[in-house]
Amino acid sequence: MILPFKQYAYLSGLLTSCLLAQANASSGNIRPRDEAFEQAMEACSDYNVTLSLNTDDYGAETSWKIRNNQDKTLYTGSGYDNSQNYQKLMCLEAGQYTLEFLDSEGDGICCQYGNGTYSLKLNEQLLASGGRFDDSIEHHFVLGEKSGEGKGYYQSAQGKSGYELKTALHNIIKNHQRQSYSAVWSLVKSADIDRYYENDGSILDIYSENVSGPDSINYVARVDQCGNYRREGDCYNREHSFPKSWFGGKVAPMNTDGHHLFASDGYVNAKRGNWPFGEVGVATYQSSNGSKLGYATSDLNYSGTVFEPVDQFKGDLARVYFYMATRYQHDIAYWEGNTSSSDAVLNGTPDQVFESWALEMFKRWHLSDPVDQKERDRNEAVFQFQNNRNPFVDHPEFVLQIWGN
Ligand SMILES: [Ca+2]
Ligand SMILES: [Ca+2]
Ligand SMILES: [Ca+2]
Ligand SMILES: [Ca+2]
Repeated sequence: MILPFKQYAYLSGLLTSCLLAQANASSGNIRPRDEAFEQAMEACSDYNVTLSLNTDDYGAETSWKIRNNQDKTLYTGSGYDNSQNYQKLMCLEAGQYTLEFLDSEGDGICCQYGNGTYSLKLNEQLLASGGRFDDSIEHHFVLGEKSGEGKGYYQSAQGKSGYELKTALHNIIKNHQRQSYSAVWSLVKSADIDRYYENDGSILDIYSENVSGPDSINYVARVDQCGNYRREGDCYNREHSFPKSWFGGKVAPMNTDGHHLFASDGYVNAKRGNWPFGEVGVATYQSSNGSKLGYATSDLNYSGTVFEPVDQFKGDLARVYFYMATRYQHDIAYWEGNTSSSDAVLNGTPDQVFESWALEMFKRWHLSDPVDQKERDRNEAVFQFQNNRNPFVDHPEFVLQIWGN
């Protein structure tokens, strides 16, 4: 349905009220918007999303599709000429989508036989881009309002503070839809994708993502799932950032609660084991992105081995722990005695939940690494997955309202 330069068509009455193919000159200049394009833009009352594609020397090998989160294909394209530029305007309603690019020869569209590229934009906002892949690559994107917020999700917590607020939040988030452990693979395959650093559709692994430069390790979603590993970079698995041994092993629903499960390098995950998160004095092990294992720094008011994530993910993990303290407030008091590490972090109460050193550290991490788009997107993805939210991502102010200054 995408047409090359000088052939464009205004199509209506198909999937949506606005569906338009428009091409741009092979120089790369997008042709001026004409009347039909403007009409299509206006006819779309939802989100106008534009796909731009520059094909490589084998355009016929390339195809793509956009699916919604029910796996229904809404738009698709194929049958391209070589080394041409195409543009397609699409009209999408608010929701979660996947853009998939495929190459029948398995060599992507860049950079062996021509320099093919693609990008997907909402106005000027880049939703996805790429060109280098093998058989296929997926990009996930969200359009529109965050579905959980703004619809009274936190209404029953209004006006409360302290542990009363915590209990109100507990009642809001306590009945989440329990998922299978295998479903967690699907969650991380869509929720833990790098749309923020390289923005290349690879797995965003908190233990190997170099937040200030290129990654030495790049995992392809699903393809590089563990599996066995012997060293960092072999495969990724599902890290319980709140160790499962702390709540007694494979116990539902904690074991599959997507808010604390992240894609992570299998080897580094094993190094982390069930050690408390903390701040390391002298590292005995360091992962490729600078995550450290070692004895706690003396400033921490804790003595023992700890695992320290990089600064960029400290707030994310702190807010996961505040979530766990709230979602499981009636159970978590009993987990203190399960392992020496859980004893080190938990204080055996349903309200404060954490030992003071850990609480102080998590509050510090929470403040120094504030909520960003990555975390908001992940909260939304987990909400879609299991139908409850992390209140501390939506309302960072709740942390100090509950646990004080
Ligand atoms: Ca990356
Ligand atoms: Ca990087
Ligand atoms: Ca962060
Ligand atoms: Ca304790």
